[in-house]
Amino acid sequence: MKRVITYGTYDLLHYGHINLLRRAKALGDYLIVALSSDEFNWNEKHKKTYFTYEQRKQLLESIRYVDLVIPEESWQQKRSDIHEYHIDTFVMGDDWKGKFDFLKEEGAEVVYLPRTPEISSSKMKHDLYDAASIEESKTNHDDLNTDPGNV
Ligand code: C2G
Repeated sequence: MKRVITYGTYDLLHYGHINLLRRAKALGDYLIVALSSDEFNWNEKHKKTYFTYEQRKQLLESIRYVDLVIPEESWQQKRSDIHEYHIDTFVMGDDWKGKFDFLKEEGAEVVYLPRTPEISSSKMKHDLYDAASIEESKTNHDDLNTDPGNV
C-alpha cells in the first residue's frame, strides 16, 4: 500500500483544495492530511481561521480522497511523520516548490502539484467582503431615497 501525506490549513474548504487532495490520492492508496492546528495557524502562520480545527477536520474527513486527518502542530514534525506513518510520497501545492525537498533524505518521494490558480480562501473572504460592502451602500442609498425626512 502506497501512503501519501500532505499538509495544510484547509480553511473555507474550496475546489482548489479538492483538486489538490484528489491528485494527491491518485499518487497512492492511502492519503493522510496533516491539518494545521488553530495554535499552529496563529503562532506560525499568523492566520486566524474561520473554522476551528475540529470543524476543518470534520470537513476533510468527509472527503472521499482523505483516509486520515492528523494535527500539524509544528514545522519540524514532517521528518518524523514520514517514519511514524510509513510515508512513501509527500505532496504539496507548487506554491511550496523546493521548500520540502529535504524530506527526500528521509526516503520519501517529494511531489509539488500545480495550484488551482484562481481560487484561495483569502480571495473568497475579500470577494465576500466587497460584495457585502456594495450591498450595504446600496441599502443605505435606497434608505436615503425613501426616508420621508428627505422630502
Ligand atoms: N492549494 C491549491 N490550490 C489553491 C489553494 C490551495 O492547490 N487554490 C493547495 C496548497 O498548495 C496546499 C493545500 O492546498 O498544498 C492547502 O492549502 P492551505 O490550506 O493554504 O495550506 P498552507 O497554508 O499552504 O499550509 O506545512 C505546510 C503548511 O501547513 C501548508
